[in-house]
Amino acid sequence: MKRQIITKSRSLTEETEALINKQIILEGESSAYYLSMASWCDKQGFSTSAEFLYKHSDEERMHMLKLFRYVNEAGGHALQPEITGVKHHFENLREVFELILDHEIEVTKSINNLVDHCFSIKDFATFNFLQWFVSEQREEETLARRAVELFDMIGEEGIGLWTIDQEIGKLEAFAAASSSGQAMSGQ
Ligand code: OFO
Repeated sequence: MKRQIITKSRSLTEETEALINKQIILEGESSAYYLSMASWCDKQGFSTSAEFLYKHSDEERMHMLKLFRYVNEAGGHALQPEITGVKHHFENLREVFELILDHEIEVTKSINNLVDHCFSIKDFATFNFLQWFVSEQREEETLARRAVELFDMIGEEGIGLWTIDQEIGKLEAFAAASSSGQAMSGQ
């Protein structure tokens, strides 16, 4: 006998549900991209960058799950994304971090569109929920930008690449300090 599903009314619109499911795809892609980059770094001997990226891959999955649970709790249906076309080989370490910066900028744009949509339809619960992602993107973009800047500041000659790999490991602390500085200054 077919089980009857009780459909409850909900305030999450179908359009918002679809937009969040699109964001779930992006976060899942971020996790997959960073895992692939971590593996490449590991194989090239950039062990600090590899650790940084393994951790970031986990964080992106956590972002995906946060959205996933929200959709279901709000009465929608979160969809496991299909992720294909992940790049496995990179020209060099600089390319890895340049791709991360570009990707994070795309994710920020997508979050902003989602926030804008929620505000325009007065879905303030989802608007409020998304503020965490707004702050997170600001932090992640800064982190990726700082990583790319290391290549120009240190240079890749001699022990430059080794030094850059070491410095990548310190970026997390820098991001944490700058975000607590923003909190203290109320920005
Ligand atoms: Fe999910 O924060 Fe980056 O992509």
